[in-house]
Amino acid sequence: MTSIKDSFYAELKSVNSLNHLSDLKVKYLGKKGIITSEMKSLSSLPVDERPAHGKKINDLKTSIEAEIDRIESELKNRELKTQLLSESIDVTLPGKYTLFGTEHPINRTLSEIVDIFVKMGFSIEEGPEVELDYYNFEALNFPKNHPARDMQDTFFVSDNTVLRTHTSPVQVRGMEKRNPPVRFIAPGKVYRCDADMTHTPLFHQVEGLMVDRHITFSNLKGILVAFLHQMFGAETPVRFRPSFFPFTEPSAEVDIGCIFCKGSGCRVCKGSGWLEILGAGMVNPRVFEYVKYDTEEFTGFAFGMGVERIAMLKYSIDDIRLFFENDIRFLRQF
Ligand code: 2NM
Repeated sequence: MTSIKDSFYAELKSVNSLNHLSDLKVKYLGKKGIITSEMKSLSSLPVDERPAHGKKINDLKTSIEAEIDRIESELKNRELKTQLLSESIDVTLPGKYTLFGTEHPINRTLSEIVDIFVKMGFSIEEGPEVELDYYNFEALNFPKNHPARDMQDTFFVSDNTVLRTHTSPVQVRGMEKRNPPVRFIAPGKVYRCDADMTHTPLFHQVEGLMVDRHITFSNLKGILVAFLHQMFGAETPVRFRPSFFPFTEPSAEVDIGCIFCKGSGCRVCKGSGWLEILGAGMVNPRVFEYVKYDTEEFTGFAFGMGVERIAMLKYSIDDIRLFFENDIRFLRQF
């Protein structure tokens, strides 16, 4: 009897899992277990020895059962602790937060420009980016040999189809669709075969057009000065210089006083004190002839600007390519 007890305790010491413990329980207390067979062997003892021996076996059985229960709850406890530890969370860790996108600086600048003209009564006109030579050049009075019609400057899709090099073809299509008076702007993507610090093959333009009876260069100046004062501040100086475009006559280049040096001359304005911002002019009657507007009755002005250039000046960015690299560290600053 003592030897059963000793070997049980010896074996119990090496138990380190619930599975192992259950094996031990079967070995001692199971149907064919050591204690059970001891009980059965009672009948082979002389009758007078049976009660005393039976009591010993019973006592041993009770203490083995108690010991197994104790170890079982100890093991279960340990298992629970390990599980809780592995599932615990550090509530003091910073949360996982969502990164919010921001509007692209080009779209932001584009919307700002568009909003100013919409407030002045201009509607918005859109057109195809893959455009016929007719709308991109011909109807805008570009002569057949004009350098802009060269493969060097223009992406050709086929002989008579190009990626539009400006949004002016939208103005032509807009005029074909309706009779004067008209007043609309054409914002959108344009394409030119060019790439450096200040040029990308894709960029954005906003062009505008106003046609009515008695439209003069004064109307053009009024609208553009009002626009530039809203865009760059009411105190910004504006000047018009004579220029040339095939689709306008007379034509002008429009400058604002340098917003960086306030006109005293700096690196950005190349010492001149002025920044070129817009091209504009009175619509050439030849363009009106293409869209069958009566050139005796109607006159109009048109203008165009590069959105990237304006965004570069507004946000002091010296390399246009930054707008197209999709570097989140750049884009999140706006
Ligand atoms: C510019 C400068 C001057 C312009 C002209 C026309 C149209 F279709 F009416 F003839 N649209 N846009 C124009 C005039 C564009 O961009 C620098």
